[in-house]
Amino acid sequence: MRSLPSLVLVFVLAACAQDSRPYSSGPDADAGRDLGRQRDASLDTDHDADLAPDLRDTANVPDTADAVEEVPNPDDVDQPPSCTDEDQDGRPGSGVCDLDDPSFDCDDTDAAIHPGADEVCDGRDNDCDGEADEGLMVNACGGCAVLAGSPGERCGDCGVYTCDTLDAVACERPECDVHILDRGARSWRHIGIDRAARAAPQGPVVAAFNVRELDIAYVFTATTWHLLDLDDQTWAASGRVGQLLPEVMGSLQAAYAVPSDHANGDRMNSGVYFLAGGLAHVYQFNLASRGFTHQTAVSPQSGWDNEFSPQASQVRAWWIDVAHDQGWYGAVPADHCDVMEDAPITVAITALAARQTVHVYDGGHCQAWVESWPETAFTPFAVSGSPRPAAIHAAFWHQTALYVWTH
Ligand SMILES: [Ca+2]
Ligand SMILES: [Ca+2]
Ligand SMILES: [Ca+2]
Ligand SMILES: [Ca+2]
Repeated sequence: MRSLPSLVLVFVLAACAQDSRPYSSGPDADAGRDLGRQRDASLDTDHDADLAPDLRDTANVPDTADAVEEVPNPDDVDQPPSCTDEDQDGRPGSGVCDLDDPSFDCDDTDAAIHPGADEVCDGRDNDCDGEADEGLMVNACGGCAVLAGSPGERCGDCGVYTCDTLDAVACERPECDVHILDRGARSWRHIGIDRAARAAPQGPVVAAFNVRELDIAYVFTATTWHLLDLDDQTWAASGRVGQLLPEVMGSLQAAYAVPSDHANGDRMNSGVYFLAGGLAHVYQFNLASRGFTHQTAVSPQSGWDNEFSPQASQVRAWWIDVAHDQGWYGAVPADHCDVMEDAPITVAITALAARQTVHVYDGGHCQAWVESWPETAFTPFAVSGSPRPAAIHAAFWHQTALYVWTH
């Protein structure tokens, strides 16, 4: 009877004979049967199908896990490096490359980028030296052109520069919601009135009117009113629309105030006109007590039915200019009613309607709408820095300036 060690030896010899058969691709799972080499099942594979039971079966991949000295494959010898030139610019840069080779192509998909190429200002590393636009970049947006401003720098009255593209900055005015066009000015001013103040509006402004005699304005959101001191541009008081003007609560579209010397003879009250829900509401505003008295609500009819009139339900902002010192209107009252041929408009009401149109009402002679244009053709909105007309939702003309709110 054979001894146990002899049986083991026979088994091992049989296994060795088995392992000398041609290898197929795939992992060599015969751990311990590799002709005297150590267990290396994870690496000892015959991927290159060269039938050699070596430990470095995949060209160019060092077999570091084996403790025994490596026997090179026949096809490992003189194997060409697998670093290729995909973009055909003469510099290899794809596959297994020597990254320290000075000719290494750092972008092998773009033939314009390689060692020795000219660095140009494009935010990329054209010459493969590891730096983009070195020696060319001059602005804080990451571009090469000299800019008018730097990001974070203030611009206009309440704006701040932000990067638009690498070589452009945009003046954004996140704090600006009041836009002012002074008489004769060549550009609009933009101001932000402290939104953190306790009496400041917290939502979009939907209507506003000024009281010329008191140098104040009432500014409305959909649910709140806010008293603005126009002298120092601070918020002075606020409250709920429903408490002050219950008749227009919930449907406020636009408002304007007629100064006391035009509204009546006593000069104690001014007249305030609201459009709310397509109705015209008339209030008396007492200059001394600052109290509102609702007088009437009517559906606009007279003078609202010609080719120049807006639909009352579509008006979203309007203002009155009792001095007509804007001089922006070309309408001649004599063309619209029975007055002297050269009579000018003396009281002008300007309305912006929902369909991006501007309408002018002659409140002095004709009591009718006498002109209308597309908003973009209206002179104030062609002045530099104009807010987008379609974004305007409240306006008033105070002293010598047009104020508008946008959202
Ligand atoms: Ca290349
Ligand atoms: Ca290249
Ligand atoms: Ca570079
Ligand atoms: Ca570059």
